[in-house]
Amino acid sequence: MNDATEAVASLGYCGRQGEHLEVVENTDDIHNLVVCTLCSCYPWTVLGLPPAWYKSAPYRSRAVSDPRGVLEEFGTKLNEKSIIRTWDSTSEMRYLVLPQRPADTENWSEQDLRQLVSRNSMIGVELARSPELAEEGDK
Ligand SMILES: [Co+2]
Repeated sequence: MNDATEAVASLGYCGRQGEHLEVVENTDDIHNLVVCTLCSCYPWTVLGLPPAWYKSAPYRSRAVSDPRGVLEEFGTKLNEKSIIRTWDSTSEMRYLVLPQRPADTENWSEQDLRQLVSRNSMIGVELARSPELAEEGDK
């Protein structure tokens, strides 16, 4: 949380577009969503190529004007009281969402927890997978 660039570099993810990375954490009250309203700034070194929808004009505008609607289209239902924060990535600063850890995973290994984290959950359009769905891949 204090230095995401350093943290991802320590795992071997470094290079262009991975610098100046900030991690934003989902909690019971706050859900974070990442967009680039201007173009397609994205943490490539960590997440690979951005999905086509990330670069689309509707996503770029609606992530700001109607984030809850965007999340619903991804099948993501949030607690009504949670606040959605939209982070606008730029070439100077890129954001990565830290998904909230699902309940009943206290004894899970890092390896097992990894299966709950999808690309989409790190953009913020989805939540971490529930433990029963751990085997599903990215769509
Ligand atoms: Co951009």
